[in-house]
Amino acid sequence: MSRRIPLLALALASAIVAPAYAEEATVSYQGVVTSSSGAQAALFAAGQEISVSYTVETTAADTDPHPGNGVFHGGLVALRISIPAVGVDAQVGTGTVQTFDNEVGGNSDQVFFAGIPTAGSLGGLPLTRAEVDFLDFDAGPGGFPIMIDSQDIPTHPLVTDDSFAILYTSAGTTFVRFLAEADEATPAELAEDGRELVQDLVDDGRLRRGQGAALDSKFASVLAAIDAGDTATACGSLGAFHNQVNAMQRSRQIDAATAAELREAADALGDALGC
Ligand SMILES: [Ca+2]
Ligand SMILES: [Ca+2]
Repeated sequence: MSRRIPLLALALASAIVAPAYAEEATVSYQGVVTSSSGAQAALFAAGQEISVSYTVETTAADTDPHPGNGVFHGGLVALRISIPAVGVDAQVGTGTVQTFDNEVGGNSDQVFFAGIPTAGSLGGLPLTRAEVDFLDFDAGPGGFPIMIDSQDIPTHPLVTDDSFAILYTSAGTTFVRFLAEADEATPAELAEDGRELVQDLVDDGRLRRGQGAALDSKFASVLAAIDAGDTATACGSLGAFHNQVNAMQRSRQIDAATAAELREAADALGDALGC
């Protein structure tokens, strides 16, 4: 009897945090503070460690009609900014993602993640708002910045040398410039991401349950091989996954977009494994 109650509680909890059609992605960064300005800038010093992690909900609606800009309320489902040397540990729940692709004079890519923290303080004052901005003003091959290539909520790590944490308290606004790199996902994490993608596609009705189970079992085999330190077997299972996706697409059980998403997840895992 005692076993069933936690299972039910878990099912209810996951139904609340992961509604059907949810497609979440998390990206984490580690870096250092490079400079600061604004109300409480004196608390910060170059070289302080900073970590930033956000989770986005990619199915959030764009409320900005402009084709190069996006405003996604509820597009942010979690944001955490930690600067241990200053005691900053800002935690935002639901918030907004804003994007600008080749905008602001046609020469910048910008992505903002912002919301009202549920926890965190700066210099003893509660944080009233926290934001992380990634900006790219460097012209890429086509003359435009390449940090993002559409107004869509980005799920890939944002690569730039221009990023800011913006912290708001009753003292005012403080800008903390930082330089960070995204944490590289391990093969095991990428295999878990693949399983989550399959589950998302089942939840969205783009894969039937049986198809989802067949594809999930391949990722599960990859994961078991990774855990056993057997890369050759992991790559073999990944090959079987590719074959199955190809067969499903050929027989029109899945559309090209779904096949492409599945291949992208498998290719990222294959690259990490060195298959
Ligand atoms: Ca738009
Ligand atoms: Ca761009």
